[in-house]
Amino acid sequence: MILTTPAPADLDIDVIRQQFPILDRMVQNKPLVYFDNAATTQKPQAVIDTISEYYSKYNANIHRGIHSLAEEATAAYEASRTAVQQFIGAAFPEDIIFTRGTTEGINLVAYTWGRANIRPGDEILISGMEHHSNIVPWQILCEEKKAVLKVIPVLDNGELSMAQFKSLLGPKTKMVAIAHVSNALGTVNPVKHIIEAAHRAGAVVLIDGAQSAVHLDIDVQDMDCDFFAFSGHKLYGPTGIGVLYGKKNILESMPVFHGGGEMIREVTFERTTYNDLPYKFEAGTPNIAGAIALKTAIDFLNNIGKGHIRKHEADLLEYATAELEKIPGLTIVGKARNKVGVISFVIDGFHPQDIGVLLDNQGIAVRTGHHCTQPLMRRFNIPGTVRASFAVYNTLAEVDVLIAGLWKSLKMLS
Ligand code: C6P
Repeated sequence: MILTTPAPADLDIDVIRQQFPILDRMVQNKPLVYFDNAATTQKPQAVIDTISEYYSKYNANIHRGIHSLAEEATAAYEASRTAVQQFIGAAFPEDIIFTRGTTEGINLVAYTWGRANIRPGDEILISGMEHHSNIVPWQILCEEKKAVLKVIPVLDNGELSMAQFKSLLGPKTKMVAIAHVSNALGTVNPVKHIIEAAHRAGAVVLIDGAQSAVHLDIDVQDMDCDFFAFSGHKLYGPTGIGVLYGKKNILESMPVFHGGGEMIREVTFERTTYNDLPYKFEAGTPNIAGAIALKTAIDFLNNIGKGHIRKHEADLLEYATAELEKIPGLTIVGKARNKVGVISFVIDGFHPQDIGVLLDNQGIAVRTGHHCTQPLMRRFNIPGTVRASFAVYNTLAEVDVLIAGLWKSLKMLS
């Protein structure tokens, strides 16, 4: 586990909650209890204000104009790139490509690095707990290149079989693409170990950081991953903005992705030459407000400290796990030794969706279903789970509301 920030003694959750206006609202005439943070987190006022300020004070296109507004917008956009660089410990700002989110980052790598490097018979290794975003782009690539997709199995406790990983890794493995943290199980995968072994075998490694960037301290240079993708909206930032980190020499060697404005150096009808990193991969007008507000979200996280957040969420996870296990017929799916604040569960005789609807009637937001991990659900022989996922603003009292809500729902369904 990558966790370096010391845990706090005095995290004032009330003060943190006051920064999130949505937490004051009522849902179905009940105070909102928001436990769907792995899908997307709520946004602090500072992030909302940053977006509004951009549009009300310095809305302009970036990297194009010489007028004052364009310069202000460009400076704020590039300041965000530097903030992201520091946030994940990247060596250069050019290693940071702004994308729409994790999904686009993984697709970018599959379409550009993949098409340039994968040959018939090559193998791409993923795991059995991947989100569809880290399965389908590789399947498309394998189909096109006649390459082979291999899958590291998931053990009953929700951890990866590291023994199987070692035996699946071989000279044909060209790419290993693994979730840092499972969105459906909460499992924290031993990515440093995986990356080391994959590099020894000569493979390139992409880490899907969609669920880890908000919880764990990320240092891409220490981790030594070749690519790291994450989404702003899962770390208190806006939707529609994300990041693909890549090692500079690899990004430089890759063919371009989208063609259009900004990514070119010179265009003639005969031939086009391309811009330097990172602009080479940022065609068209980007989500400027989103990128700028991502810096505000990073500032928010840094001000509290991820170690503090992690400690608080671990307390919520421990308490919720103990209380849920008191419910007859309830099974927690995913009991890895190293987990973040995500609990998936099923209850004998009840469909997850029915439970989700009854919880919503009580103002409690959880996610139900397959969580975009259908192969994982098949592995556990279940149609889906109920998933509660925690953020820094959640409280032990809200866990009590969830538990009481579950008891009530089960009574109504029986
Ligand atoms: N998981 C969830 O409820 P985007 O949609 O591009 O921001 O993130 C995709 C993605 C990729 N990998 C992992 C591990 C993820 O968890 C997600 C998004 C959400 O679990 C929405 S399906």
